[in-house]
Amino acid sequence: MSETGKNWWKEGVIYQIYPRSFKDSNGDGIGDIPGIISKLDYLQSLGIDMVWLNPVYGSPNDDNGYDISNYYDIMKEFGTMEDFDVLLKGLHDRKIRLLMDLVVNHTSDEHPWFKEAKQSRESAYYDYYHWWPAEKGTPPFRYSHFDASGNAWTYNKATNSYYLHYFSEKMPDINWENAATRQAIYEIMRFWFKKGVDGFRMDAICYISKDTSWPDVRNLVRDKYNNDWAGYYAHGPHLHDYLQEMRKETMDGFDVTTLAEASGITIDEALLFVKEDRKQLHMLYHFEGMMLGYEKNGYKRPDPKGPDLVQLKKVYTAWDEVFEQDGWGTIYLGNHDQPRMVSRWGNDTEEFREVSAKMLMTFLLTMRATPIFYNGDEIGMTNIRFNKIEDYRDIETINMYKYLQSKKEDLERFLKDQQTSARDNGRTPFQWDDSINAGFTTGKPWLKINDNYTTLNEAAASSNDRSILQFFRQMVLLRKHTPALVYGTYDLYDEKHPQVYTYTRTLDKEMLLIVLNFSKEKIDYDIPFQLAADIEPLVNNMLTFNLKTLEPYQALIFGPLPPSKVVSRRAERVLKTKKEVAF
Ligand code: TEU
Ligand code: CA
Repeated sequence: MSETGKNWWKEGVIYQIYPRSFKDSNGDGIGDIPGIISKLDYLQSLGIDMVWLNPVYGSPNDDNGYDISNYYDIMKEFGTMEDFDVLLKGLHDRKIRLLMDLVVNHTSDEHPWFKEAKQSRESAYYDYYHWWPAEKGTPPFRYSHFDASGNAWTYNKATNSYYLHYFSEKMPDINWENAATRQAIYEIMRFWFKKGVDGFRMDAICYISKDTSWPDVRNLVRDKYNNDWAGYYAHGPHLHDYLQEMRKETMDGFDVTTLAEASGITIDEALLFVKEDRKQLHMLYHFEGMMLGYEKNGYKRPDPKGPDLVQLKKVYTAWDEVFEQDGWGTIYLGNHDQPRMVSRWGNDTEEFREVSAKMLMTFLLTMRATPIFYNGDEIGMTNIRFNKIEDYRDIETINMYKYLQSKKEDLERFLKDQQTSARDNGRTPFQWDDSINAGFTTGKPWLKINDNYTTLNEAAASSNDRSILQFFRQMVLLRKHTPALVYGTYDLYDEKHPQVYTYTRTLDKEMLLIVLNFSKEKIDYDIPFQLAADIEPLVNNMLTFNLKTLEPYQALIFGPLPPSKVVSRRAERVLKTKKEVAF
């Protein structure tokens, strides 16, 4: 590790709560803050250190809270500011820190700024957004992520101009060029810091700076960014100036952290955001892992073969090397924008769900990066796999469906692909118990609940010593008590092995060896260290153990290696695979 110091946000585990789907307290079918408050002891029992809460601010919910109409208030469906204060205190009393979601690439079109801005070009708020005056003709094309026509410019009659929205037309992009707008955003941030929140996860933060000469960039996007608009959007001219200014104006004097959603950036740019002496952000999460197993262009279209492990090892190893120099990484395998972790990276069949979920947890909790778990992953919740468009609530799926419909594309194929990749797979209500509606609500849930709740639920998991949930709790504890798992150097072995992911974590004179079978095959595997014949693994996600054979999805941790046997990292690299080290 570079000299960057130890920090609570490096050592902790993040648990993401999607409030709409976590726990409903009043029977309206929508999860809420009192619902989360009722589960505070459960959160504490997980051993997690930070909660990242998806947006809870005032919002008309075009994109489930990512379209904010009031940054200083709580969404009506979610409760009140008093509820929020109780939640914050309840978390802090349990030594859990709270990261809020900061969404400042765009507001809702129902935010007072935009309501004013769209009245007239003379409005004081007109310059809070990006406009293209209609007298200059049609604006140069920009792609919109959630627009049914794919066009990020929408015409507004009163001002005779088009406004920009990288996401839905109800989410106009904020003009960061305007210093007054930036100050208004910093004020929002200071408000929440003063309240005592411990940081922000920053939504689409790499998109905030735009080239306001509005060149025609279609060729550029095609040639340089592989037709992926996110790449272009994440490269605005003043991005890093703004982030530096933001840090200075809002975070000085507060012991807080930030987690950037870094869509569109490449690995060689990561340190521009999080190198410590650049004083911008603290952590980011990248999308390179998340794109594995999907086709590059178009909507997220899964490759039936699934992600390739050799590729996956390459990606996570490369990112580890970056943060070995400076900054700090995070690691995740699912969130509210992704399908369920076990369905995508493991195997959610009856036979392998438990074991593969435990294997994935072992991976996340033994890498050198702050692990982020998404609510429900700790009990191994799975994709719901809707088969008709009417079941979906997500604007991304619904508008992509309309878009493809207008282009006369294959909708059957799209619906089939969405069973693998749709965001709603990860957003179905939390399965608390086997009572009606999984104990999530007494009313009608806003999104269908997965039928498997009768057996797959928190209550069942809590009363079973060998459940995914109990494994999760034990692994979180292990990470907490094993500095080598947090700060230790990471070294990959057998990088070309198509099914097994093997690595060590070494700190001072302590080394742990992690062996993960990512496949549903039983594998004869020669562990690249000489292990004593009677060795017992420190962690095993199943009851059986055999030195020469890995069971499907088996996860093993050996160690720590006694100090006298340790070899230096450099020496290990030279040894490469074998076998002078004995545990
Ligand atoms: O996502 C921003 C982003 O980069 C999206 O393109 C994301 O990759 C996509 O939704 C995945 O399918 C953030 C939020 O995480 C997302 O939930 C919001 O919908 C979006 O911003 C707009 O605020
Ligand atoms: Ca409710």
